[in-house]
Amino acid sequence: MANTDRVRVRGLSIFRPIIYGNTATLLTPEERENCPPEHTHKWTVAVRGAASAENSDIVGGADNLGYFIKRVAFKLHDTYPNPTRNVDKPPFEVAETGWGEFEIQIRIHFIQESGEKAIILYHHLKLHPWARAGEPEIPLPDDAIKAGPVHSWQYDEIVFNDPYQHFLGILTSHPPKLLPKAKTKPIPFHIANPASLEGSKGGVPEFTALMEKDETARLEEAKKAIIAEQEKTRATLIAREKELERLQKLVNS
Ligand code: SLL
Repeated sequence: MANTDRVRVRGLSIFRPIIYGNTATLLTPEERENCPPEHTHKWTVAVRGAASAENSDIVGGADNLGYFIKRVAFKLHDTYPNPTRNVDKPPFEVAETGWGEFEIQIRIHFIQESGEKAIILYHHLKLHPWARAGEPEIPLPDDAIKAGPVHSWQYDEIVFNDPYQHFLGILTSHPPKLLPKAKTKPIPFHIANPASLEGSKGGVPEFTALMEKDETARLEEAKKAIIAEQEKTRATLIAREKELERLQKLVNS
């Protein structure tokens, strides 16, 4: 490695947008024949670039993350044989079948040139769709197969502070695909089984830049509500203290 490769660019931060999560589908009767009898679902857990490719039914994954990620280690539930699954090249994903939801530990190792420590993310493997009010938690098999896969994805940004010059060069020569400004698909990303919503087709969620703006607006609203609540509590407190003072005077007199 050249000398300048070990020089850090101080004060600079650069990030790469990722998503991590899973899709899950109920096994068909034919598929169940080739699985242990208690297995009900097939699922895929993955770490991908956040933007989706055009005309693709895959959530995220337009960018190949192999230029800065060396390995993703997915640690599955101990009921699985060889629960730690190391994936050393994209796509960084594990496909399995099973019967239950559990927490998956996702350890991301960066390429040597980064000089970065691995990071750990956690994802709760989701097999069952969120139910709407009044609907059964777990739909009947026929409905579930019609509704299509369950999606559960989380957006995140991997930030590199004071990156090594050489690593920075690698990153900047691979600009990430930008998220679309607004939805090109009708599906809210947090709906696990979107095809069950009336009138919607396709059912593949997608992350957009607009979501960040919406989130900021929601946080602003929440902040205002908290301040209003604090004011109310303060007023109550003052009134109570006055009352206390009055009663104490009464007791002492
Ligand atoms: C539960 N706490 O009780 C969770 C554990 C484990 C799921 C779920 C294993 C598949 C296999 C499998 O699906 N484990 O290898 O047979 O819901």
